[in-house]
Parts: sequence; structure tokens; C-alpha cells
Amino acid sequence: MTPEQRYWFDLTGYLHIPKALSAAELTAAQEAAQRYIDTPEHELPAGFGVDDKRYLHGFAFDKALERLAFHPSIWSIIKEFTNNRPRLISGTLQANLPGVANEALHLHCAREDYGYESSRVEAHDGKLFCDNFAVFPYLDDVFPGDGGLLALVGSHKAQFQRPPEMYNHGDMNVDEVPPGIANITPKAGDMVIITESLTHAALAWKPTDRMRRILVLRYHLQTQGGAGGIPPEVIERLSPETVELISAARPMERKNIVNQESVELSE
Ligand SMILES: O=C(O)CCC(=O)C(=O)O
Repeated sequence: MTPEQRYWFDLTGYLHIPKALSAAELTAAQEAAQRYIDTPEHELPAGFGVDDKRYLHGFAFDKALERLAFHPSIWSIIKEFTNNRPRLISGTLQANLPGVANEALHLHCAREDYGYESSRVEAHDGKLFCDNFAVFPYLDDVFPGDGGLLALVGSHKAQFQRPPEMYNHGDMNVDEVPPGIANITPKAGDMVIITESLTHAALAWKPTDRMRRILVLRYHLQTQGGAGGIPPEVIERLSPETVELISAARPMERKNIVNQESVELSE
């Protein structure tokens, strides 16, 4: 993690990494994601399935997607945030398809939904610590006016509850992006990291000729559980390094993967 990235994430609660993926990595990830989207649900491998715009366990559908969980542009950040105790909790492929009616995702964050203790951002020994965060690799371009990710910049530091009536009661089915809220518009191959302490949302997707496909990779500490879990049929497909990444571990246990500066999937 560079000093600039650390400073920006601490200040704002998010980080946008432009051009994180190489052209070849992006093409491979786009093709894999599209194969999942185009496969009729009854033909999907065991454990996979579709829930509205969510293509469940999409990260495990193809190695081109699985690799992104360790991508070199984020791996040092994942290790720093978790003090070398990372656990991938889930990895959903999310697709806003063109012309499909969709609603905005309301303003939310872990602190508001589950309590202040559910997500923390702290600094220790000149490093950032964050025990609940999401990484979004972008597979398509997003332009201002398209819709997509919103962030109430700096809200991860909020000391008070958001008054419910503020920001249209959190309903982001709005025409204009409200003041203080940023509409983050990454391009294909970029990655965005947010702390789940950050109040965020998504505008409805407007384009009728373009889609927005993102992976939603959720990370906690290795000592923390994960909602829902990843089914055994899906785990069977994963490389040993990823099985280690999704596994729970004791507080002082050191996973082999964190000893590696960059992780290659061995199979
Ligand atoms: O769709 C997005 O860009 C944000 C998704 C999100 O915030 C979530 O799944 O909790």
C-alpha cells in the first residue's frame, strides 16, 4: 500500500485503483463473467445460482475471476488491512444488464446495519487496519450519468448516527447525486476498495446499451465468520491458496499465503 493510497483511504473510506488489471486479465475476466451470465441456471455447476442481479460465488466460476481475489494491485492492501490475517468471506458476480428495470440500492453501511463494532478502520504503527471491507473489480466502463456506486465520503469516521430523514431517508432513486456524496465511476479493469464502515449505495443503472459487471469480494479477519458461507461443491473447485484464503483461522495462526508477496494459484 503506498503512502498516497493509505492517506486517501483513511481520509475518505474508499480507494479507486485505476488500470489495476492488465488488458489480458480484463479480457479473461470479462469472458468468464459473461459465460456465467449466459449459462442457463439449470446448467450451472453445482453450488452456483442466480439471485436477481447476483451471480452467486462468481469468483469461483473461473480461474480468471478467482485470481482477482489475490490480485497484485490489492494483495498488499489486504494484508495490511487485516494485519496479515485475511479471510475472503464471499465473492459474488454482480451484473446490471442493459434495459433491465432496476432500483437504486439504498444508503447503508455495516455500522448502521449491524452496530459500531461490526467494522473498524484504525491506524497502528503507521499502517491501516480495517476488519470489514469490500473490493470491487470492474469489468465494464462506468461514466458519469450511468448510475452505480455512491459513497458518502468520510462517513466511516462518523461519530453520530445519520439522521434518518437526511439524504431522502437513504433512498437513492434520485435524479441528482446529493451533496457530499460521490458517484464513483471506474473504468473496466479498475478496482475500488471500500470499508464497510463507509455509508454507500448504488444508483439505478441507466444505460440501455451497456452493462455494469463487477465482482464483490468481501474480506474480514480470519477469526471472523462469514454470512451464508461458500458451499462445499464450490470450495472443491478452488485452488489450495484460495481455500486457505476463505478459511477461518486462530488469532495467532499465520496462513502460508500471507508469507507471499504475490500469490499464484497452483492449480
Ligand atoms: O453496486 C454497487 O456498486 C455497490 C454494491 C454494494 O454496496 C453492496 O453489495 O453492498
